[in-house]
Amino acid sequence: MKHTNIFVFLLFSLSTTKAYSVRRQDPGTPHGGVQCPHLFYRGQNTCYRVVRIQATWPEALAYCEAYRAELAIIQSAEEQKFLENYIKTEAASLSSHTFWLGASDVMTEGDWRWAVTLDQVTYQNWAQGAPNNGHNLAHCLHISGGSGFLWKDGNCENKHYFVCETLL
Ligand SMILES: [Ca+2]
Repeated sequence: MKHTNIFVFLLFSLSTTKAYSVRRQDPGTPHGGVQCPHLFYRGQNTCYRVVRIQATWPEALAYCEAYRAELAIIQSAEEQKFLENYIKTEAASLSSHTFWLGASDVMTEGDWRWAVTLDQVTYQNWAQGAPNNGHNLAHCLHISGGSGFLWKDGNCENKHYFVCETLL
């Protein structure tokens, strides 16, 4: 019985050591002492992760929250540019696809807010003619490399890739 316990303990130690060494090699933690979560990529004061799963907007929101993150928020032209470059380099094969971001006007039509904070969307990068509330069903913000990463409103029930973000 005692030997079994020791064996289980050794096995547990081995598995935690392995997990730790994988985290240490995470490219999202290059320098500075402050680390991004596993699989996240370091921005200036933030960490991003392109999630290669197609999900509805509510699913994407919940997925990010499960990682203590949120659907990506863009508050400046610099942040927009950084995110574009990140998607183009980190997810080059997907970059022409569509990605959900964290804003919606699901509560009040035309009143765009960031989902987690409920802050009003101030910086904007809408495509010409957007948002157009297509078919009275477009209430969630997305971007796509195929449209120059300009913002468009889409049906929240459609499935797209998405970007999670967490502040450092
Ligand atoms: Ca709308």
